[in-house]
Amino acid sequence: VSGGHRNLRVHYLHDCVADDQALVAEGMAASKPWLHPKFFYDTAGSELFDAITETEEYYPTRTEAEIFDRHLDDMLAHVANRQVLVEPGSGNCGKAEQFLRDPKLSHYAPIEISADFLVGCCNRLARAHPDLTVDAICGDFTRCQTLPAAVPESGRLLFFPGSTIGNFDPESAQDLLANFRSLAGSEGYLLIGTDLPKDRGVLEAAYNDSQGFTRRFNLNILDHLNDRLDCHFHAADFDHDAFYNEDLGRIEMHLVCVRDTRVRVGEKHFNLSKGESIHTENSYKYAPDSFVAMASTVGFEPVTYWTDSRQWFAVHLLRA
Ligand code: AVJ
Repeated sequence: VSGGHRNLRVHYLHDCVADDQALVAEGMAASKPWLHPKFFYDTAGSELFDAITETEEYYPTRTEAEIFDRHLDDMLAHVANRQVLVEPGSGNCGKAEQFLRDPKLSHYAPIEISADFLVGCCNRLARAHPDLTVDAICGDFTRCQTLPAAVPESGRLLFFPGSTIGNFDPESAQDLLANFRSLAGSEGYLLIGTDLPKDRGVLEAAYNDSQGFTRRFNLNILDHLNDRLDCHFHAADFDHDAFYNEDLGRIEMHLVCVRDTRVRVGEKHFNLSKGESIHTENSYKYAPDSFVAMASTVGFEPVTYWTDSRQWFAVHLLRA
């Protein structure tokens, strides 16, 4: 536990490199190979994601920001008396900052897999908010069952914006929501962003931006695995593909082999033929009713939700 500033504490959840390599091998051994989307987020991947959010085509971040802009006071009124803001998968921590203007929020605990990126962002945040205690938690929120003891237990507000929940299959999304409910504790709240179903053209453009940042983001997963998990993927053998699967209500991203290729994961080898692909991400689009139904099955009570003028995105407030 250490930090650059008096009001910053840095915690490291124990690293699961061995399990992560097994997770890569499990996906590559499948008849339809897949990689877990959490592997997008090394430092380069986090920066590429930030670049995606600035593109004209990628509407979710901007639309959600518009919802926060318009409804922040109402949101803060609904979560009055929360002292601790917990943010799984905080990225650059930019979205949380607007909530921190509520003086009752005295603690901020972001959880982020990209440790250097997180500590850099938290140093800035801690300096800008001297009265705030920042507990930067470096680790994988999908493996985080309890928070470090330093984070107060009562008055928690879990913040999960950005439609990250859409990356999880419905069953895993339910498990994650159940875990969030226990992290939130009694009388805790969850404020969570979900992307809404919409016109195919809008959706597909958002995952195929013309500047090619999404393509680079998708391919970067291979460089990250090569660097960190003793893998060898030949990135030049793959290309980006993203499309809307309307039946399943999700965007799918794949890396398609442009020629036959051989992949090494630790000691294991896998052959892929030209035209085969690795499924790297799903991004589910939930209608409000079906999202509320899913959250209710793990015991969350819906309080309310907010949306934008085009009904493209929703922010749900749930009570644990
Ligand atoms: C960060 C998971 C919300 O699914 O839209 C952006 C990730 N992938 N472009 C999404 C992403 C391709 C993004 N989430």
